[in-house]
Amino acid sequence: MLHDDIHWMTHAIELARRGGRDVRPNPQVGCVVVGSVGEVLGVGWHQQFGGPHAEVNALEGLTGMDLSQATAYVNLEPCSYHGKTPPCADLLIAAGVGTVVIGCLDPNPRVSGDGMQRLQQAGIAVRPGVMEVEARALNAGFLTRMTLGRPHVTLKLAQSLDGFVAPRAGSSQWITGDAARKRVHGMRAEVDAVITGSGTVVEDDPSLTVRHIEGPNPLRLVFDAKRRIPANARVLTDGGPTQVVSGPVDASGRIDLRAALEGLPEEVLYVLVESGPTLASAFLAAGLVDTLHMFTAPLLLGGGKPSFLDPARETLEHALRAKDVHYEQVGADMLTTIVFRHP
Ligand code: AOF
Ligand code: ZN
Repeated sequence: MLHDDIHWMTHAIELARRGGRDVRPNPQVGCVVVGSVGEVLGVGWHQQFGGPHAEVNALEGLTGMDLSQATAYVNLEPCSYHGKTPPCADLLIAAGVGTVVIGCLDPNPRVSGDGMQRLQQAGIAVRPGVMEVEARALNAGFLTRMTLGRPHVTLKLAQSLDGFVAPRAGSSQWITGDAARKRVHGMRAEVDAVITGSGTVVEDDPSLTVRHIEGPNPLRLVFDAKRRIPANARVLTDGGPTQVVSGPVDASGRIDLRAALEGLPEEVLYVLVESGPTLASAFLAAGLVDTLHMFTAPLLLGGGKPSFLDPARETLEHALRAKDVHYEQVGADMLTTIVFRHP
């Protein structure tokens, strides 16, 4: 029944979230085992990297029970290989579960459809793709890393209504209000690393820490090919850890953005680019932005530093288009969220 599928998959996703950051770089996975009259027999989630998978925790304590009428709901395809734990697909088969409902397939090349096939070959009824969009969104970082070998990238910019990030003189001021600033601090707390450019550090001297809300400080990465940021820059002297990235560089001496992202440690699943128009536009031009958060303040500057320095797109067909868009008012500002690539 579709209604039940949505109900129980929502629950599996909620359980999965409890794994939080502790499971990185693994995905967040939750599992609910439901009996034939809708009673919950077992719940579990992946709690810690290296620890048991969600299915193991959900089936613990159900040994010896007849599960042929039971359904296991899991937001990610059960694994099919011996990693740190034996394959979850085999565990579900051995437990005699009648039906398995899956949120999204696991793109890990060692699983990738194999887990589902194993279940089907054992005679288990499998319903894949239930709440697939939500299941994929939950593990956007893991899925992006598995399929593209880089973290999920969000770009944040703040501009005036007429499209400038700063007036001609004096750039180190927030043009958006307090509520937007708080929201940005929340975005920092959610990612593993914040990326900025040397230009922003030299001109604005930001700290890029989380201060206006409670939350962990992300790793700060300063893209600085020419090693020009001063030793007393705030990113180097206050808050959490910072790394200056000066390579690899491309033929013109600029940081090769894709290679730099691919070189980040595998625990880095989500990055937030908070930079000026130069680095922001370079990320966009390289097709490396998955989501753009654009704050637009209700003021006009009439000139200044334009938000984008991208090469102009001559015709409408060449415009960079959104796959999805969401609008929200944050204080007096407008937050436009554009999804360029769904995970
Ligand atoms: C599942 N259930 O709860 C999780 C899965 O490092 P390991 O051995 O724990 O394996 C990690 C891989 O297993 C990970 O890359 C992903 O493909 C899958 N994660 N699978 O069936 C789970 N966390
Ligand atoms: Zn598993």
